[in-house]
Amino acid sequence: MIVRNLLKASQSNRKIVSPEGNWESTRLLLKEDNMGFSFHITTIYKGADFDMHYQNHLESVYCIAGEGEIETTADGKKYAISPGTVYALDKHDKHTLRAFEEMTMACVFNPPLNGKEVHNAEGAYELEAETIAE
Ligand code: 9YT
Repeated sequence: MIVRNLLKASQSNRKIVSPEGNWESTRLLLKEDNMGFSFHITTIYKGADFDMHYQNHLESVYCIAGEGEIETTADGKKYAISPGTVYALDKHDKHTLRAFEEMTMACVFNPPLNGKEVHNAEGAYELEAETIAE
């Protein structure tokens, strides 16, 4: 059994802050937990507007709080995000995420993240990355 606490984890090296200043994320479950996915609670800062393209991962995101939108790059479609919205990047969809106010999101990645990933130049996470050292 694995039991963790978001507040405690956010005060540890499980919290990653984006170098570009768009988000911060507390990575509650990682590859080393052997669940087959990773699970994160992510804050997207108000006014964030940035591109991502998870070429190596499938991601599902559930909005807990805040308002924003996601635009799929291939067709320019925009989808509103508000509490209760879930989106799944089932086709590794390239996308733009915009936060009209601060958003709190629960994110799941398959395969799981190692721990220290930040976006590369294409807005993807590499498959290999440093793990967190407890
Ligand atoms: C919504 C979103 O940014 N998902 C990506 C996960 C988060 N940035 C993280 O933990 O890296």
